[in-house]
Amino acid sequence: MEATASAAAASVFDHLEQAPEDPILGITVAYNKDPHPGKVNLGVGAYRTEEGKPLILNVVRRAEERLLADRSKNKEYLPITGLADFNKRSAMLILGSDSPAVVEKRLVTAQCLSGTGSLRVGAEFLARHYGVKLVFLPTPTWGNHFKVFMNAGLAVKTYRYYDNKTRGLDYEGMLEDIGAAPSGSVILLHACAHNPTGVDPTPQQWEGIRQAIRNRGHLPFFDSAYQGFASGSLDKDALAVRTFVADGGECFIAQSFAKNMGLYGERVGALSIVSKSSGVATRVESQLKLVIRPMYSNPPIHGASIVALVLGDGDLFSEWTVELKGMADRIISMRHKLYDALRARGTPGDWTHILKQIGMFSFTGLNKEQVQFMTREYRIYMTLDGRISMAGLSLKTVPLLADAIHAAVTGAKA
Ligand code: PGU
Repeated sequence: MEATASAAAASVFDHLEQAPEDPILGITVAYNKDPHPGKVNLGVGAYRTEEGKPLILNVVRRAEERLLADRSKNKEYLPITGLADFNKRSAMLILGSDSPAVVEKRLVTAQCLSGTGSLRVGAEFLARHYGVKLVFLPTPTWGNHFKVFMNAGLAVKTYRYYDNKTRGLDYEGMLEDIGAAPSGSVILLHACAHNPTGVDPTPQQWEGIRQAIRNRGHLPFFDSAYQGFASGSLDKDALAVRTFVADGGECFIAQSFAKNMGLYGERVGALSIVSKSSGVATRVESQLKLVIRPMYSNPPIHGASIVALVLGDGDLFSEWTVELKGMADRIISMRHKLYDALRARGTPGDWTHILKQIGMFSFTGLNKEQVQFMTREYRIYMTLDGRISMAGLSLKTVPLLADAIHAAVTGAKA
């Protein structure tokens, strides 16, 4: 019979090869498959409590209770660019409420699907409307940056950022590469808490980077996924972005509320495009809608409603800053515990970078073979570039990690 014959025939997808797992999210897949009770996931950048559990912030629960009780709320479609209140408050959070761009209405903000979606919408907009289809990413950077920009149709190159020898910023190299990039290139910058290195420029260096970028007429594109996680202060962590916006020039900003409000799975973020005049901003907004509409029509309502409430209510906002500082402080205390544990074991090497690095991660300097050894022998799951999510560590798991690093570095057997 014809139906049987076609069912028996080769699949139209027979030519597909098995794709590898994602280098970051695939670590969680491997972790979940491991039946061992003592396993530790330090792969994904997601905050865990001292008990190793995901954390829902108290302010988020309070905001959700209010939303639930408020019978005037509905689940209608949002506008294409999302919840207006959320957009306004998100922009003010990163730019400051007295920002010239806000006051002069020179910006447009669109609620997008967390940080990744905001980057992608920005990249699609650039691919369609910006003359120089070339973006420069730092070396190293969050791995997904490459795919986000390439899939949108931009060419991707890199600039020097991290110096393996000093375990610090290659400031001279960075300025040289920015200076040599074709005029008008898009320069992707991590707003704070650089992922994966944990190395950020100083305020003076940011000023130098700003000048180098503006001198060449480049377009800065900030990825702000960790506001509040670097210093514990939302304002301090916005310094780089504000330095650029203060000069009146243009820039793109992708914001994520995944980490700083613990809203990972709610996918809440925003893309802001700062223009030179309110007239341009209005036209940018009209075109931005044409980019978004065929992609996902309009963004989800729940997470953005939570963020809008927290940002808009003085009481919730101040509780949020306390909870955020609590998360940042616990990560810093984990840095000290891990450093002390390595010192106590006499682990060869200078581990002060664990103390110095900023944000959720430690870029340990461990190589792929050492990481594979640690996963195999100690069930420590982490990315192959030697990055550890300090936010996933606890007092209980520090000794195991220190033992694993010690064994990996000294070549000892588990
Ligand atoms: N930008 C940077 C620099 C990031 O580190 C991340 C998340 C994002 C954007 C995207 O975050 P959203 O969840 O889309 O808001 N990086 C984490 C989370 C896992 C992942 O790779 O998406 C990480 O572990 O690097």
